[in-house]
Amino acid sequence: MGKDWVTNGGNLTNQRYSTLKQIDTTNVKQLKGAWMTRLKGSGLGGKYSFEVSPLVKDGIMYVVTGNDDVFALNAKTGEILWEYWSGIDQKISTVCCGWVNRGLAMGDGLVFLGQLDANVVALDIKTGKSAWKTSIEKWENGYGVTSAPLYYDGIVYTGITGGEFGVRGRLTALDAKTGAILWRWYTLPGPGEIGSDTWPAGTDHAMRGGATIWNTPALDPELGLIYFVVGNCGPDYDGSMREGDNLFCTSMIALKAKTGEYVWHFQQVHHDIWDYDAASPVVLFDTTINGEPRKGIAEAGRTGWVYILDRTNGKPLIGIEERAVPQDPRQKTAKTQPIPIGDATVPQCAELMPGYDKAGCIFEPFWETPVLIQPSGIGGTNWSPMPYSPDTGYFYVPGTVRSSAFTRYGDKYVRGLRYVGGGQAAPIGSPMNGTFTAIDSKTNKIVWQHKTPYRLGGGGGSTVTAGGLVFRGEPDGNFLALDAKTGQELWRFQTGFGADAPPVTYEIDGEQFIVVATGGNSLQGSAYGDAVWSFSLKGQLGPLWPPPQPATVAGPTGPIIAGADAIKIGGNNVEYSYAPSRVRIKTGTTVTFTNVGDLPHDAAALKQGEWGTGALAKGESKAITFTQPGIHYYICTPHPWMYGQIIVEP
Ligand SMILES: [Cu+2]
Repeated sequence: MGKDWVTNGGNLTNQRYSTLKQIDTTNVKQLKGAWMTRLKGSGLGGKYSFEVSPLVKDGIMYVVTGNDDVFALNAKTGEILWEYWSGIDQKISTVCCGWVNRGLAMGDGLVFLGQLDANVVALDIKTGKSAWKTSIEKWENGYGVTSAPLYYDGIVYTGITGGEFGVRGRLTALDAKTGAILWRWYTLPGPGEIGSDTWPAGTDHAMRGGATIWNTPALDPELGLIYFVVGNCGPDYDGSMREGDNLFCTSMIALKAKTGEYVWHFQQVHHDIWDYDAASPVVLFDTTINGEPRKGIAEAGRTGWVYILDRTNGKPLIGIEERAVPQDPRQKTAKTQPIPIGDATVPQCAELMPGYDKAGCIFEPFWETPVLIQPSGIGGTNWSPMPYSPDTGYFYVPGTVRSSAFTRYGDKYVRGLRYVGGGQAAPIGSPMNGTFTAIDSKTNKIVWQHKTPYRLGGGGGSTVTAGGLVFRGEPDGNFLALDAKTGQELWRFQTGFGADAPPVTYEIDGEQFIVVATGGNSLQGSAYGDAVWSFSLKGQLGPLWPPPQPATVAGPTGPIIAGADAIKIGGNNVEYSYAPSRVRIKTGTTVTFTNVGDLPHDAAALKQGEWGTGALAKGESKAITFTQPGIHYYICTPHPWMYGQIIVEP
């Protein structure tokens, strides 16, 4: 793409590659802030993530925040031109992983967005006034939209979330002019449909099997196909009742773009019980293999591998082997799993830690006793996009390095409530960091790799340019430029807020700009904000003071408060937190947990079943008396990245 940036992934390929090259490896050191605009407090707070890739067209930028509010800005000056305030219900209880919106689409004089309340909305691109609004589903039933839609040729395509709530995933195509639903393609087959034989016959498990779509599709107009990936199966960690491969969970899909007719699929993980979503956007690229031109498609998985296929037929381009994996008949594990030829970008075996009986590698099964496994269920590569440069032929893969203690427990399906069948908290004291890797698209092997201090797979990402540069943010607020060939860091700038969004680049009046949304990430715990930063060679603005750094070790943080017997959940505008998170009490003390956040939370012993408050709605309290001396760690069951500690003295 050239001077504009018109889809979430830059163009229909999702390559996030720009032909702009005014800023290059020789002059990037001069880059400074051209402008920084704060978005009036929209999406500002600990429950939000700011992961948008802004769109830019004809000198105007369009940004959506974690509250689904949209702003149009003068892309040269940062001046706000119009605002759309979504007014979404602040009590939506079916938010899986923070309040987030990954971006917009545009076409036919409209800007399109999906909302957390499962509506798709069209705004007049000139005024921001609502043109139409279509309900894809009811959020009360577990559905929502967090991905950017894709616009092409009069059609708006949107995914849907809810994989943790027993939903039935689907891709929905809407008429761009009217909002009318043209067709739906269900990611879970009905009786007799393609893939229905991969579910137990005579059951309706497939109808609540999750398989949601977390990110923006790509589209090949020549082949007339639309491509996307599908997330984990539900219930996430319990495969005992859903024997079979469970299509189309954790799969790459090609459909006819006009009609939604099935063309091919490739399943990355059979019978998923690890929450190994395919959640990063697919990338289309053209290449030459053995002297022959080939049409490729690639996607970075939570497994740590990049899956590279031929997009005309869904067959591996470099090679993917079905290999035998460890078995547990109780989980009805698949006999084999697809293993790509090439390198994984994150470790795929966990180390044993004190307090655990067993550690294993990728695809290790588990039952009711916790088993440590890497990658964790959040990656590898989770939502973060993976760019491709036709100049280097490399993919730039963001990774998360983390261990999870996987356990299975029984869960009853109730519409609109969480339905996951287990958990995967990171063990107390275990390291959490990341990788940033260049993978050669011709070999699927590592060319260079950086170990990074923070997790990168969960929503950040990068963009690559013809200037030979890769731009990416860090959760500690730094924004970096790397040499796309060698990985060498050439420039670094402190934005003052968690820089957890994928950047984009554009040109106005002959001047190239790089822009990144800085507002943190609720799962990462990076510093929140509501700022959009734009950089150029003529920029004058210097860096800001560094914000607090996100955690790099799992577990509760903060001072130990002696004698505290009241713990607030979600207080002080930090939704995913306990305050105080560490207390010291005498044996026999009764501690009252009160949810003052917006979402339902609980406090549950890290050792499943020892004690727990049960789900607490906003305003609800539960008192627990601690009679056993010792150190009690606890987590929030729906949000296992929230940690607390109670030290009970004899
Ligand atoms: Cu919670």
